[in-house]
Amino acid sequence: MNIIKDSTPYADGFRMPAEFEPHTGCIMIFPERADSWQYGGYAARKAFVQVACAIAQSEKVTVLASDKQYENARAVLPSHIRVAEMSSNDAWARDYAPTFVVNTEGKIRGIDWGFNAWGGLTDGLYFPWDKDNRMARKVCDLYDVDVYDKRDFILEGGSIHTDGEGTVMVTESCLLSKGRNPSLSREEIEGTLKDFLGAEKVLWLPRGIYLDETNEHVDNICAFTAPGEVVLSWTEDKEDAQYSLSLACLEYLSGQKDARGRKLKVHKLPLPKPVCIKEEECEGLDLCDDEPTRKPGDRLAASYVNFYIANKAVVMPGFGEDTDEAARKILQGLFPDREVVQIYARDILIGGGNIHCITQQIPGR
Ligand code: KQY
Repeated sequence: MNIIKDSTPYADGFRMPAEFEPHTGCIMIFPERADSWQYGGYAARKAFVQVACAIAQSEKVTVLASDKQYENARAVLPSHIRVAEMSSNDAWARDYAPTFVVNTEGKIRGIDWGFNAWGGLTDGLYFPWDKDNRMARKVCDLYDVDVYDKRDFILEGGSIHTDGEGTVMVTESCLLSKGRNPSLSREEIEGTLKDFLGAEKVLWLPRGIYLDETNEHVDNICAFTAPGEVVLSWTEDKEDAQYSLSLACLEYLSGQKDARGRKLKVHKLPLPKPVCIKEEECEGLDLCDDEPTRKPGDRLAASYVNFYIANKAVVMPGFGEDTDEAARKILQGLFPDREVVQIYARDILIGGGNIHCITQQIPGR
């Protein structure tokens, strides 16, 4: 593995493909952190196993596990899923596994962004984050792909989406947050995204999902479903705090074209009614930096948009709500060539994210 310090993917002819382009595999991390996952992560691990199995139907899944969890992971995951030992602080593969880029010959490289637990000492979610921050490079070594060193730029994989055709989508609330790259202007951030993702246009959604503790990652509110098409988390309830956030995104997107000059088609995906954490769930969470991780009744950032597009399936969350089936049908209509598989994901949501946040695709045929 070579570490590339003096060039960019754009200059070298590499681009980040869309998630709906072919994958050779998917990376996940086995959860165990007791202030993220209730009751030591027992139920979360079961949900992660279900997600891994659904994805592994059509691509090779590798689950990274600590020394402590390795034997358990190996025992509960089927043999066609690879388990490798790797240290981490938590289990958000989307955010700190590498972002992969490809060139026209199908060669793959990784990007090692800086990671500071979603805002560092300003408004980050835990300390330390050093093991997470070292993962991208280790994963590139494991897969024997060269890696761009971009640790001087703080970015999580969940804060970007791309159509693979020159358009990148982010949220202002996240990318311009004070805890990430406060010395960089919006134009400089946009320049870095274009240089490293091989893009020509950045779409800046104003906001994300209400109370999303990542400063509102784009992957929880909006995703590309096809070139020129996106799906947006939506509510018709004008009294709900999410309404103005989703409306601001819809108004923004309605006035935008993508890098190829296409007017965007926006599909609405209704949210579940507010999902709040229960007292017994809070009791199962250890303190985080001496503070309660969550308080009973706190609203969680539940959204059906937090799905993973595998080669032959779309793996989406369900919340045990009567809106689950309607959301599944909408997504099935948007992905007619893939089976939409819904997994009960409350135990992933309690950790602060969902299925997209715990997965990272490796592009290629
Ligand atoms: O990408 C994400 N949504 C991760 C959130 C991490 C929350 C830590 N408790």
